[in-house]
This record gives sequence, structure tokens and C-alpha cells, in this order.
Amino acid sequence: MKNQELAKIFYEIADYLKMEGTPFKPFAYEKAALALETLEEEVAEIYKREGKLGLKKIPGVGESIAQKIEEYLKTGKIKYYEKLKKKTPINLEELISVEGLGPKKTKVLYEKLGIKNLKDLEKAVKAHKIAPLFGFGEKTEKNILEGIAFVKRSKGRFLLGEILPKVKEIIEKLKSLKEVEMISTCGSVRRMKETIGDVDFLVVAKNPKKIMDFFVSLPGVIKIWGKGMTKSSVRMKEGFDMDLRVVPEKSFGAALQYFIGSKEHNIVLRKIAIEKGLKLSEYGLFKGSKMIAGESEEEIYEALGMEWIPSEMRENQGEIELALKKKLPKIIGYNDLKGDLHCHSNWNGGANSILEMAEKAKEMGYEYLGISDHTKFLRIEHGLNEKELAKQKKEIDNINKKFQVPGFKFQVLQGCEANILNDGSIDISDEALKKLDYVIAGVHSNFKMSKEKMTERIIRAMKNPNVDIISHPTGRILKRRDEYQIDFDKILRAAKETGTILEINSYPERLDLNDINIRKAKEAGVKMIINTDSHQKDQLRLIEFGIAQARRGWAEKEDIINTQPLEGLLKFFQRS
Ligand code: DGT
Ligand code: CA
Ligand code: CA
Repeated sequence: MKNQELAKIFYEIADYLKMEGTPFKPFAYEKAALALETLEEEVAEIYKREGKLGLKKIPGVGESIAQKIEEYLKTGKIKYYEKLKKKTPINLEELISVEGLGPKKTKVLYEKLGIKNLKDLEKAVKAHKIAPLFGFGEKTEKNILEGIAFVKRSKGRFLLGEILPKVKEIIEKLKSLKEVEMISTCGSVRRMKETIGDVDFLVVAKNPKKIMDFFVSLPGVIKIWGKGMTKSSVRMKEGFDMDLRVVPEKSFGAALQYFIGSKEHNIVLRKIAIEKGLKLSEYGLFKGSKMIAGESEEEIYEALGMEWIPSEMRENQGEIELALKKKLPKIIGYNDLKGDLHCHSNWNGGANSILEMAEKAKEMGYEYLGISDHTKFLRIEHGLNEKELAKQKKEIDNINKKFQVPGFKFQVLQGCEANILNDGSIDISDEALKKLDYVIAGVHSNFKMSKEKMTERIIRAMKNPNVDIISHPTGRILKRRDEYQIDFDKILRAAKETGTILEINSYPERLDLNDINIRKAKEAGVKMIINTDSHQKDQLRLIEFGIAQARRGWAEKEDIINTQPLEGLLKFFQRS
């Protein structure tokens, strides 16, 4: 990836030159940087074949820049660049990523206030040292403050749940172009990782220019990082970046394989190729100069002597070893679930009635839907007491009568999401719990207990014979709250002993269990359930994220109880 490294250096040289007030030259470096960034062939290959003369054929590369590329390929350094950095030792890239701060202003800040990086900048803004500087003022200071907040936010990762709907929309738009022949998402989005750095698209197209014009002018694009014939990059108003690459059809599979990643997975795959005397790249699998696979991912994995691996598993967590032995688990599919058992109705603050929720579940092709409203401890959520649960049961019985159509199977089940109190007891009587089809219990208070106490608390709840499922068993909220302290191995042993089911929660900011926990649970022989925790009917669709997480944890159909039809499911609850 020397092309990218060089592009980055040339962009930075351009910024340093702008900082010095040098005319014209910065644009020459930018031009070369963009050309390198989007160049098909590795610059090292060109150099090897044709020397400096070959380099000069790259658009924007003249004698002086060709010399610098040559120097970098030979020594791994560019003296001119090192000198510029030394002269003004600041993190220029970081500073100018702040909206409203260009190279020239950055120089003033360094000379007057000694600001070298984002941290220094933030300190100075908060101490109001910037506004009094000549050429700055109150407004600029305020803009810089906002810019810092933005940079910090966009430095973080984004929830898959926020990103995926937008990605799907964009895919549809691109698909509608007649020039687009094939299209796919890649990277962490395609691996359905719970948080995303940036979004990657891969396209096969007749007319790349049209695709790129369309891509960089999509609604919501606020910045174009680069636009070329093979790669373009943009920033969206929400703060995340998107890359789009156009590849030839014969390399589509190889490019998919490469850009889906993960990087860790790819590194091992490339090693396996080398051991077989082959070379794997984003262009294909090669034996010498002959391409032996590349159009599809399947043929690449096959040529490497392994099974094709679902993208959610590609994290180099042992999947490659299993694929080589042709022993990959057959992970759960996106259409394997028969129902959802963690749903809240308007009985306790949900947006929809039980009937509305049920209609939606039916429409999704489910065989059953479980209503599991909160119980009495959670007063803010109108937790139900024993009497109200009995009343709710009548409503559910009536609804089920309506659904009794010959030849059609659908049933609403009544559960609850009870609270595990500090000592591990449940906030509602065993009598009432016994009457339900199933019971979910979860921790909803006092999250900051010691590890030992929290583990004991949950285990005691599991030992209650009426408790079937533990909801959101780790309690994390992504980007806001860490998991609570628990001894997960101990929890697994207790779950196995008591036959308690652990929930994979599909809410994009929860998604507990994570992939590692799921794999551990599966190995321990603990059953799991994928639920949405819906508070309105449209949230039933969030199940996709829970299934993805289960796939990332290698869960098979038999590990997940709500892949069972109703009768099989009810067996797990041992109610009769
Ligand atoms: P992200 O964006 O941080 O959520 O994670 P990814 O996995 O989407 O990473 P990204 O966008 O940097 O790159 C997309 C894919 O390209 C990545 O999954 C694998 C491939 N890739 C990127 N850099 C390298 C690399 O240095 N070596 C190899 N073998 N593959 C790479
Ligand atoms: Ca990415
Ligand atoms: Ca990327």
C-alpha cells in the first residue's frame, strides 16, 4: 500500500507548504496525491518495471515528485518532508481536521500560543486565549470549539444500527443507475460489526465517471476527500466517511474478499496463499502472472483449499483453521427465527397495543410473539403487578382466539421481564410467575455492584425455577456504559446447571452478548435466544442486528431456542 502512504505524505507536504504561504506548489502535491490514491497499479511495481520514467507517466507527477517517490521506495523516507515537519513540529493533520482551522491559522496558533495538537487547542479555546489573537475573534473561537467537538465525535466509531439503514438506502440508489453492474458493501459494515469506522462500497460499472459523479453528490455529502476513477471518498453530514471503489468484473470476488476483511483475516489468508506458491491480492489469486481465481469469493477460498467463510465470521478467531479442515459451523441464517419473546406493549409504556405488535409479527412470518412487559419494581415504566398480569392474560387469550384461523399458525405468548433485585430475588410473586408462558428476568437497577455480588445476584435469579431467560445479561450500552462487572464463566456454569437461557439483545446500542460471549456460551452448551426488546412494532425489525451478532459468535440454529417452532420452544420452559 505504498500508494496510500505516499498520497498521505504528499497531502501533508501540501498543507505544510500552504502553512508557509508558498504559492502554487501545494496544489502540485495535492494533484499527485490524488493520482496516487486512486492509482490501480502499485507504484512500486511501476518503478520496478520502468524506473523513474514510469513514475513520470502518473498524472501530476513531474521530475521533482518522481524523485521523491523514488527516494521513498528506496529509503522509506522523504528528506524534504522530514525537514518540513521538523521546522514546525505540530500535528498538522489533526489540527486542520478542525472545521474553520486551515494551515495558515494553525501556524499563527503555534507561533503565538505554542499549540501543537488537538489537546493544546482545546485547552487554549477553553481559556479564551484564541479570540484576542489578530485575525481570530470571538466567532472563530466558538467555531473552533464546535469543530473540536465534531472531530472528537467523528473520531469515535458509529453504531451499525445508525449506519446500516443509510447504507441500504445508498445501495438502492446506486443500484438504480443503469451503469452499475454489481454492487456490495464491504468492510466492517458487511461483517456486521457492532460499531463502524467507515463505510466501504465496491462496484463493477461500465462508466466509472458517472458512478463517481453520482457518489460524491449524494445528499448528505459534506466533504469530498478524493474523487478518482477507481476510488472516491466522502464525509457524510452525520460525521462518518464512505469509500467507493470501482473494480473490473474479473476481480470482483478478489476485491470483495479483500475489502470485506477483516485485515487480520486477510493477513492469514495471504500467508496461506504464499505457502501454496500463490499470490493473493485485491485483483485476484495468481500463480506467477496467471490469475487462477478472482471473479467470485467462492473460487478463491476453494483454490486455497478451504470452505467459503460467511463475512460475519472473518475476524481471524479460528474460522480459517476450521475452514481448512472443512469443519466450519453451519451458523444461523437471517430467516431462521420463528418469533421474538422480548417485546413491550402499551401496557407498560410501549407505543403499540398487543394486537398491533402481534399483527406486525405475523406479517414478518413469525409463528409466535411473546409479550414481556416490565413488572412492578420499575414504576417509571408502569411495571405490572400480579393483578395486572392476570388482566393482561385475558386480553392475550382474546387476541389468540382471533388468530385461530384454520391452516394458519400464530400465537401470542405471555411472559414478563421481571427485575432481579439487589439480593437476586425477583420483584413479583412465584405464584404470578408460574401462570405465565415464560419468564425473562433482568438487572435494571444498581449496576455498580462488585463483580462477586453481581455474579451472585444473577445466579440466584437463575436458580429460581420460574426464571427461564436472563435479559441483556451483560448490561452494556455501547458508547455510553460498560458492561457491569460479572464473572461470565461462572454465569455460564450456572446457566448450564439451571437450564437458563441467555438473551442476545438486538438493540443496536446493547447487543449483549457480544461475539466472544456467544462463542463461550455455545462452547459451554448454554442455550441462547435472540430478542429485540421492542418498545414499538417497527423495532421488531431490529432482530437483524441480533442475528448478525449471533452469526459473529458462530451460533448455530440449535444454540438459539427461538429457531424452534412453538411446541419445541415451550419445552424449554418446562411449564407443564
Ligand atoms: P472500520 O472501517 O474501522 O470499521 O473497519 P474495516 O474492517 O471496514 O476497515 P477499513 O475500512 O479500514 O478497510 C476495509 C477493509 O480493507 C478491511 O476490512 C480489510 C481491507 N484492508 C484495509 N487495510 C488493509 C491492510 O493493510 N491489509 C489487508 N490485508 N487488508 C486491509
Ligand atoms: Ca470500513
Ligand atoms: Ca474504508
